[in-house]
Amino acid sequence: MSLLDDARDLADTVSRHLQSITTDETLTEYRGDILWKNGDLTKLMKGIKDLSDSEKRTIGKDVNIVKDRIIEAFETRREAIAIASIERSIREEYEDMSIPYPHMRGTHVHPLTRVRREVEDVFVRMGFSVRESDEITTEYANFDAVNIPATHPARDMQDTFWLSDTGYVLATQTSCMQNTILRDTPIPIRTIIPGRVFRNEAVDATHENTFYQVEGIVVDRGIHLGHLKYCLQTMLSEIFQKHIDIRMRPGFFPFVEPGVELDSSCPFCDGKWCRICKHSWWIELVPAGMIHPNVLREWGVDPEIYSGFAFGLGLNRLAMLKYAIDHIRLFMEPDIRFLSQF
Ligand code: FA5
Repeated sequence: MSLLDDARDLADTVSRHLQSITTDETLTEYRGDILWKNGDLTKLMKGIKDLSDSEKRTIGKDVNIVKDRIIEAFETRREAIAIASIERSIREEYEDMSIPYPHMRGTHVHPLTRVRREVEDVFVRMGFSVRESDEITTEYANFDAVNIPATHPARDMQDTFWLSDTGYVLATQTSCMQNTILRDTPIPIRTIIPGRVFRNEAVDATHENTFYQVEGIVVDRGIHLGHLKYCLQTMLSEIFQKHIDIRMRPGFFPFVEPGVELDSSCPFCDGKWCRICKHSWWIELVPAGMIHPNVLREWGVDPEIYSGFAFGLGLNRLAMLKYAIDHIRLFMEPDIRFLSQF
């Protein structure tokens, strides 16, 4: 038998034997028997040096090809063992997470989160970006930058928690982000800014010391109140899943001119009048207005060229309306009877 025949026989034996190997350890051991220093193939290859020069070029070359085939067969088997092992773990360790746990009551998204996501979703579809509001902000951003200097009576309405002598306050309104947005965002600006805000406030059925707002800011050439009305009407119609009419009344906020109180048509009584709209058909919902020229100028935006609107939607109020929740305190309480309804 020639060296080449021996090599081919060995390759056949190896290939047959590999089929019976099922673990990495046995494979490594067998690889040693064939390929290591005293392995069968290594011993066989030593015979090449005894061949004549011309045989080395022909037979020697072919034996090396057989050697590569043997090495490849080991690699193929190693991969097959690895795949089989993964498949076995998947089979044996698989747990069906969708099977309900016997005593589980189901998980729930908090109603505020649910409404917030819905609001974000509508605005994102209208081309708005979303940015989280700061919870701790500066006195400057919360008040001065939005046209509420230290002596302005509007400060009284948003008494807040001061972080002693640092110049920082707990944000009382998501409007505290107006100057950051105007500073950081290239025009055209179309952003909504949801966030948690805090006020030193006595709690009653509709007022909390900690609640959520969504600020909206749009700045571009030619923006007017019609754009504000369109955006909020679209959002509210989607939230209540029906056509909503909008009414605007004059309102005052130092950082908008003109300022408006935007009322929504009652989503419940369809003009028949009910307790929720207090028999008025309108529900006061979103304070808003055209951004005051002073606020634009504060960040170098020329009010002669650009205009913009802003609004500050109270998320708790919207969620209370949508789900007919009668006390704001419920949002903060871990009452499973309340939470499990959503
Ligand atoms: C503001 O906070 C203004 N920053 C809104 C604004 C933004 C006006 C941009 C113009 C332009 P106001 O204090 O009214 O406004 O609060 C806005 C909304 O937050 C209210 O309509 C209400 O839904 C909600 N809100 C206010 N105070 C409380 C409170 N104590 N508890 C729960 N929700 C509140």
